[in-house]
Amino acid sequence: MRLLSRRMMGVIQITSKIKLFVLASIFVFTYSKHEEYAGWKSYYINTSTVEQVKKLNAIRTKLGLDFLSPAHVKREALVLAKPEQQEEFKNNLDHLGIKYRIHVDDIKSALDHDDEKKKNRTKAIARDSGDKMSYDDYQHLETIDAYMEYIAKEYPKTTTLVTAAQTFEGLPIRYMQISTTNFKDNSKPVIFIEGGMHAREWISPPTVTWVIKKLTEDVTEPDLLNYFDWILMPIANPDGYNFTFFGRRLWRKNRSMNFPNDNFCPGVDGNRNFNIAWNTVGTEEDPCSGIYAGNGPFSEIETQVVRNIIMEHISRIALYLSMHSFGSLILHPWSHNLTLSYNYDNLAKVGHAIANAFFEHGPDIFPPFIVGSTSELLYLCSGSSTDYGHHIGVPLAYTIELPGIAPNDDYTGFDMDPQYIKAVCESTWAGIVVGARKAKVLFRKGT
Ligand code: 0X9
Ligand code: ZN
Repeated sequence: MRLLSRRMMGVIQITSKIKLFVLASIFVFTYSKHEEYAGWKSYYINTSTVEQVKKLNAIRTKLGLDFLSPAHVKREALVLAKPEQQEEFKNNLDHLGIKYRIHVDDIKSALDHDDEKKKNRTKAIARDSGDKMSYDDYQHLETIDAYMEYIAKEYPKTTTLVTAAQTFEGLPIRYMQISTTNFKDNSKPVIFIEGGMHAREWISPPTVTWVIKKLTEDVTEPDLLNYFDWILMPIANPDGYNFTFFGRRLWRKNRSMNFPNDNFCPGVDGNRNFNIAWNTVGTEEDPCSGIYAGNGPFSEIETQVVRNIIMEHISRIALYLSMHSFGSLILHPWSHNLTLSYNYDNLAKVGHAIANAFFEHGPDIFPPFIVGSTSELLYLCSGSSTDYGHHIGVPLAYTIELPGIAPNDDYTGFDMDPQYIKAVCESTWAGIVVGARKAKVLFRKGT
């Protein structure tokens, strides 16, 4: 009895905490109007040689710049610069003979403009019954939560909604398990797909909720539903994700604080916090940086949850996808150094097959996907989730940088026009289908 009431108290406390948080968030959203981005600019950077990519990455570290999309010889990088960084940044680029051009001249105005457009669209809010998920607009945290609850209720035989932990701000970290054998058949391979680790990458979570739909409401590949057990986590970083809707649009990290070490700068980059060559390359020691690796490996609840899922099913995870944006890239291990993975050939083969399916099923205006390991793409970073997964034994692990930018600049970045959300989800599912079928063959062979 006492236990029950204590639990109830806990629930009530958490609920009021969430309410308070949502109210505070709405207040910030209504009154902030992106003031913090006044004078910020973003630049396309044209790195056409390996040397230039390396030099640009060095400037990134030197000036502490925020890369919206990574540098690559075959694709322009997109870099965000605060007013105080702009002169030095341009001087450095000029000095090195690297070409650049303005992408957005005033980030604040661009975000304000986006908000105006948003007002004219129907919001993607789940109906009270939660029986429909809209892909006409980006999905709020509460919409995704309501959808997963609805699916768990409607499809109890195959789905389970798991609340794994609570975040720093008290939000639940949740994922769905989908299985025709209730996760009890240990001979079945597992596919794990996680999204939303980087808060501002809004196209990521809908691609994961779409997979949930394709395995419950709209099953067109029953073989995949039957053959695999699925773990689907649309939002690995709920605090950060919510903050990008109601606080700062371009926030990347989670929202944890480690007072007093953090200099009042909250947030750790989840994709630098895994225990794989932790904090050795492509990270920052400064808590105020967007790529701050945290206090230590797995210091964050979000990365602990992902780690625990991988560990729990390590013997049977055949495929792990970490959904990010943007750049139309399929990145496979290793990211933390330039050596080749023990499973390089399969990683490359399956990566290319996924990329082809993405491309075939996507609209023509999406650029083709580029596939490669870090050594090919020159984008080193330690502590990433897919490197960690691969390191402890997941044979096929990929970071997918979803589309977000087209060569003709019509739609760009994290605020890709919502009319393309559905197309990204559909083409991503097509890629996942191909990846899963390849993973099935390899898993059977034990490679
Ligand atoms: O930097 C990251 O964490 C990922 N890119 S993002 O633009 N979404 O932030 C890529 C991580 C995987 N990476 C490498 N191959 N280095
Ligand atoms: Zn990302």
